[in-house]
Amino acid sequence: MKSAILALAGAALLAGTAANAATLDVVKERGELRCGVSQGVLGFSAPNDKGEWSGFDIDFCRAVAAATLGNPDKVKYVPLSTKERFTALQSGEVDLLSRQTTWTLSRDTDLGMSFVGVNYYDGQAFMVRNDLGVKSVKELSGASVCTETGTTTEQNMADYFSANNIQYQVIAFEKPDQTVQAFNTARCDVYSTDASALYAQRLTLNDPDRFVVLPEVISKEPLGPAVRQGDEQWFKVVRWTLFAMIEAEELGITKDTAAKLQESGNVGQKRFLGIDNEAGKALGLGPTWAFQAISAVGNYGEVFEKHLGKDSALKIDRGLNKLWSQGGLMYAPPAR
Ligand SMILES: N[C@@H](CCC(=O)N[C@@H](CS)C(=O)NCC(=O)O)C(=O)O
Repeated sequence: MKSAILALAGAALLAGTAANAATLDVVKERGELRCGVSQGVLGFSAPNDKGEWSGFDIDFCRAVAAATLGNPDKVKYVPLSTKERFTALQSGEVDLLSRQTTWTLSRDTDLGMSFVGVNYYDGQAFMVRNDLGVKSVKELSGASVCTETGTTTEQNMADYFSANNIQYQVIAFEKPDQTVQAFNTARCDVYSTDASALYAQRLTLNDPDRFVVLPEVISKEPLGPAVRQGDEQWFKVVRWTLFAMIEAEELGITKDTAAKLQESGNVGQKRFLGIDNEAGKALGLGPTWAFQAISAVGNYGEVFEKHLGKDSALKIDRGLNKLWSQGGLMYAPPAR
């Protein structure tokens, strides 16, 4: 009996640690979301001219903080390298990973984490100096390739180059600025990573016009936020925050119109914004959780264009990341 009680007490203690407790309760109690982001990739997560974290992945952290805490500023950003990112989530150091991370089978099953969805459909590409005169990845025989360690990038190259009988040498770094530095100083002929990150990194190179991204895309890189496995409620909160951003775009609700549409919107818009709608309760949130998220950061399309698309320095085309109704893959189940 005594040992049973002790065992129970032990279990309760364990359950009380950050890694095991209900994350939503922990976040609410702490009054702050801990969000794992990359260490500095323009457009995704990088300090802006005021020294504040800014970007596509940052706005997702802000949306979750707004939905759960009613305040997008209540976020502590934890910059993580490609190598550190999974342990930081497993150990409870962060509540959420919002960091250009590719959803793969082994990561979704083997690492104690669950991907909530895809917020950027990407693929791996290659960048070279113009003066190399290379027009295709197939011409890269004997090349040295800079990339980051612990990434899908390394795995894809091994497959692709061996299938195409291309000899190559990888030089892998832990920090994006080390990779940029190595490429800048011609320590390697090629820089390979997700196409989106290549467009971002190209702008940080000395004289970006000296570099070109080759046409081949050799992999699928569905990037998305991830949470610790085994906390269904938190998983759903984060997943539905992503869906809410996509759904808001489809419903024509923007950062600036959200408040007005709560009063003057159509039935679907009002319901989404929490009017006469108790659906947020089952998530453990208030009725206006989606309104809070959208009025803080904007809908998916706004966030994309602001940080990565036409309103940004990167000017990435939305491509596959358009809404399904516009020929893309972004699709959210009905928020009702
Ligand atoms: N999507 C790939 C690559 C992700 C990745 O981290 N790529 C580099 C490309 S620059 C990066 O974002 N580094 C930022 C950092 O290490 O802080 C993966 O999940 O393995």
